[in-house]
Amino acid sequence: MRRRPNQADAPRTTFGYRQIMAAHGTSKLSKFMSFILRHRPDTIGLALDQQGWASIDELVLKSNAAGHSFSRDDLIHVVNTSEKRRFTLSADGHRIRAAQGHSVTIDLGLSKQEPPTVLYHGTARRFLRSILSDGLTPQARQQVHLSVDEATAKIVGQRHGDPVVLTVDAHRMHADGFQFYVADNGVWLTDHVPSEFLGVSSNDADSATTSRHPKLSR
Ligand code: HQG
Repeated sequence: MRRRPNQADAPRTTFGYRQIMAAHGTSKLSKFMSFILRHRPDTIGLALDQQGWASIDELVLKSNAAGHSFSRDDLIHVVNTSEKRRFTLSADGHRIRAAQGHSVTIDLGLSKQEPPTVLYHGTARRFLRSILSDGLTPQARQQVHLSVDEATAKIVGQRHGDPVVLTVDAHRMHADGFQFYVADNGVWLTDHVPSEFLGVSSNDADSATTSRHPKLSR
């Protein structure tokens, strides 16, 4: 059974977004858009299509009707200034979707890709024991998220607490038939990473942990 969507994505206010954007930049509106487009479009009566797309006009209209006041220009500003390129616009400019991170069931329609030799996953140290037992699983999202570089993975891990970066032997996984996808924003996605393909980055290796899990010493 899926866990409830990550409430951290949910905005805590219903103030007009123009005031919010003036005070806090675009992050509140970006969080609201992530919440709607990844997790709970139903909260404003919006339906995503099978590949996660929503009409921009409908998103703005229904958000405004639900008390979240922002314009199409505000939305486009968020898309264009998102460092992580969280949102993708359709070629005709009429639709928008979250590039990754969904908990709602959709199919991004990405094609399989050969991954780099090593990918990285940032997590919190307190999750290590469970991860070493079950591997990386998608939790509330549709897929496991992996980064191409260690620095990005560390930032991802910091969202959860004391960060630790895991290495993923993507080359061996791919050779063994596991499938990899790359989202529109460069985040790598896969369904599950069994623990035999995981290691702890040498910068993060904790002697107590690695000694209990010899395969992580490498
Ligand atoms: C952990 C952000 C226990 C996993 C980021 C992670 C990313 C396990 C947490 C995107 C586990 C899930 C996704 C297991 C995995 N036992 N814990 N077996 N398997 N976990 O937020 O990857 O800023 O759903 O290590 O940048 O942290 O929102 O996934 O710590 O790209 O655009 O369970 O979200 O993007 O947490 O982050 P999340 P994530 P945005």
